Amino acid sequence: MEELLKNAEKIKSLEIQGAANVALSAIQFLSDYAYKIEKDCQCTDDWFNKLNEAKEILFKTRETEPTMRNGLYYIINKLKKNRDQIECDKILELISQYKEEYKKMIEDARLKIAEFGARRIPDTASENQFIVMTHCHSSFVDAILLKAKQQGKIFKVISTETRPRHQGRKSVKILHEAGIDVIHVVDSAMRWAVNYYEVDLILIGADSITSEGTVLNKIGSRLLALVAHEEHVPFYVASPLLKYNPQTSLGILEKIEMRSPNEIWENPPKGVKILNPAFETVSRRYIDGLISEAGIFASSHVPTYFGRIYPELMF
Ligand code: RUB
Repeated sequence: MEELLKNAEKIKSLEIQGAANVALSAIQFLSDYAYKIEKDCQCTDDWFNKLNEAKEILFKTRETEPTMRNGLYYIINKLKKNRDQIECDKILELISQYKEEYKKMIEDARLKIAEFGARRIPDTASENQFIVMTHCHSSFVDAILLKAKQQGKIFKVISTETRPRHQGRKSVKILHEAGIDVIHVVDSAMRWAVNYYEVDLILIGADSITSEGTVLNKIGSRLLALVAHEEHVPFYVASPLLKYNPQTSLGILEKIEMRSPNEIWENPPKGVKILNPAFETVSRRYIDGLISEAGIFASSHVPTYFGRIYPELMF
């Protein structure tokens, strides 16, 4: 348990950041924990209770992360469903197998998203260089931009700082190392930058997608969407369908994680209230398209495609 708590802290503290990385790590941590539960109680109710307890600890690390929740449910629900047929000494192998299956779903989605998304960046640079803007750090946005670079496309990227934890610096480092020209701006310059550089395309990632096609992503995402709307710049979300929260179709609202005020100001004057929401919603009316493993379409189609491609994750 001690190791699981330490691992959970890596997610909570943002040492592990971004929805996909959080999900991949969480399923690994659950599997590592399962290997540590006493062997003699394998397959018993007690064993399953311990696994559930670990799942709850991981869920609580980041509240707005359905990709993680879907992954942990994928493993545990499959085990429960097949419980009667499982040979107890094979249960750990099964956990590893289900974990690898979920990991493959994410990685396969990444390849397709990169391919579809890169097509939105033109082959040849016109007189005015093609400019893409992004906010925060998304591994799926990275995948698209790295693919386009690999294809020899010429473009520049504007990346926002992303206060208070500066995830934009991670985007800058990854893209810069790949030889892509990057311009870094403070968050409050996002409108100015879109206008000044005549941005051609805005790409963000997602943490959660609701049944109505609303996307939740890093705080500041809706501001950027509103700027895109004002300046008539195409605004796309790069996200696997695995970010869908199926419970939102039952009326359950996705929670927005509130982080520690210390991330913003360690020693503020006494009595000053500081709020630190990690994410915000972007309504579907501001999203031109969602770039997913099933293709590019309106974000309101996500529930249909999710049910078709991942039926085992519906409830
Ligand atoms: C990260 C963030 C990312 C999404 C998508 O927030 O908002 O845009 O998680 O990431 P935080 P990915 O830094 O608080 O985790 O595309 O890698 O799944």
